[in-house]
Formats: sequence, C-alpha cells, structure tokens
Amino acid sequence: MTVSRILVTGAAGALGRQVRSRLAGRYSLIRSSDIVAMDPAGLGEETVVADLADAVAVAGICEGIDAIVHLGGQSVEGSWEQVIAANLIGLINLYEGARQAGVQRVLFASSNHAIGFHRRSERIDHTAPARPDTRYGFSKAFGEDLACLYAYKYGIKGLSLRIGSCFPKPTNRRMLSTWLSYADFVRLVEVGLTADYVNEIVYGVSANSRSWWDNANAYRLGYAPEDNAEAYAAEVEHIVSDDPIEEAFQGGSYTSPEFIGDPARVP
Ligand code: NAI
Ligand code: 15L
Repeated sequence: MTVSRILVTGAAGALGRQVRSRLAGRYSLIRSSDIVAMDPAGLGEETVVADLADAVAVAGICEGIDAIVHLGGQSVEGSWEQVIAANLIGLINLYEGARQAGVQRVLFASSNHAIGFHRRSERIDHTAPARPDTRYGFSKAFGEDLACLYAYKYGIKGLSLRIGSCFPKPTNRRMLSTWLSYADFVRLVEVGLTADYVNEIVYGVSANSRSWWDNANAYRLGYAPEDNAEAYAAEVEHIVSDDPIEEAFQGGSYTSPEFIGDPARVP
C-alpha cells in the first residue's frame, strides 16, 4: 500500500519545518499539526493546531491518514509533568488515534537519550538495550516499546529513529559523532515512508567517521546518508566539556545533571 496522506506532528518545530518544506508537493496531503500556530499551509497541505495530550483532538488529526511522522512533544529534558503529558499520554493518544483511523505506519522521533548511558568507548547497534539518561530519554525508550506493541499487535508499521543531534551543523566535538544533517534526516524519513518493515529501530545519524553507532539496520532498509560531520572537525574539535560524566557517556550534557551515582558502576 502506498503512502499518499501524511500527518506531521511537531510541525512548528525545527525538524517539522524541514519535513514540511523538503517534502512539499510530494504527497497528496501533508497535514501539519502542532500545539502552537504554524507557518501558513502550502499547496497540498493543511495545518491543524492540536495538543497531543487531548485524545479527541489527536483522534481527529489521524483521520484519513496513511502515515504519521511523529516529531511533536517535549524535545529536551523536562519535569515529569511535562514529559508525561506530551510524550507518554500524548504518544498513547497518537497510537490510539492511528489504530482507530487505520494508519499504516508511524515514524517515531526517538532520541539518542534513550541509550544515553552507553559509554562513548562502546560501538552499539539498534539492538543495544535502552539506557535512558533523563526523564526525556525514558519517554523515548517508552515510545520505542509502544511502537513495538502497535506493530506486532495491531499491524501498524513502526520505525523508531534514534536521532543524534539534528542541527544545521555540529557545534562541539560530541556532535562529530552524533550529528544528523537536515538533508540526511529527511532522507531517513523518506526511507521510513517507503521501505518494508514491521517494527525497527534505526539511528538518525549522518555518515560520520566518528559515529558511535553501527547503523547497518538503516542501511539495510535503504538509508544512504550523504553528509559527514568530519567536514566540521577543525571548527569544533576543541569544544569539549570539563565535566567527566558528560564526556564519558553518549548522552553528553543530559547525563550529568542530577547524577549522584557511581560512574564506575555504569557498565
Ligand atoms: P522542537 O522542540 O523544535 O519541536 C517540537 C515541537 O513539538 C514544537 O513545535 C512544539 O510546539 C511541539 N509540541 C510540544 N508539546 C506538544 C504537545 N503537547 N502537543 C503538540 N505539539 C507539541 O524539536 P525538534 O528539534 O524539531 O525535534 C523533533 C523531534 O525529534 C522531537 O520529538 C525530539 O525529541 C526529537 N529529536 C530531536 C533531536 C534534534 O537534534 N533536533 C535529537 C533527538 C530527538
Ligand atoms: C535530543 O534528543 C534533543 O531533542 C536535541 O535538542 C539535542 O539535545 C540532541 O538530543 C542531542 O543529543 O544533541
């Protein structure tokens, strides 16, 4: 079944704006949604303001949709109240809306913070166990599991993108490993909208020479990144933190706030 009607959540955000502009005109409908007002709709697009925490509103935005690119929600660490409303309740509402509306597939913007307590000295792949570094990272691990439930039980294809650092360019040494260019991000979204899979986890990362992640699972599905953070090495290599926790773990600055554990006991 081909995908022709897409819902993009988080459409007012940084990545939502990239998807809107780079996929414009490619599908019969792009329904862009966010809790805040968005730029005006283009041709073949509609915009709908909706709070993910509102189940009725979310069921409404899922109607008549083939595939969801789910980017909305709390996108950095927050309080339990914030994370629960947008990323736990909000995600349950989204999957229930998708199930009721017969949506074929959901692309979920997971994050490297679901695995943030893996060491930088490790090279991990999509089978690495979740090791969240924050309440936010926990919500992403939860989302990966929810995708699994709805894929195997309800037949909704699920692709969880463990995104590294998706910004115009890397801004520190860590991002020489974690950077995802906007163009590669949208390439990965296109793979998610077309490839055949049931439930998969892939890394949202460019072809960085220093990547900590073996992304063979994404390559197998057809992802072919064209950018490499190494092009910025001279500019940012010297930008490191003096916090040893932050520098030890893949999640970087998300790992050290509130940290009172024994780093030697984190495997
Ligand atoms: P962003 O913060 O720019 O966009 C998120 C959007 O979600 C915002 O426009 C916001 O208004 C909307 N939103 C927040 N709460 C909502 C609610 N209750 N109902 C409806 N909409 C709500 O974030 P960005 O950078 O565009 O990230 C998009 C997604 O990708 C997020 O889920 C984030 O966690 C994930 N991600 C992004 C990374 C990056 O480097 N940009 C890295 C890893 C994951
Ligand atoms: C994320 O999950 C955030 O959404 C983004 O703002 C960055 O902090 C990114 O991770 C990162 O780890 O660089």
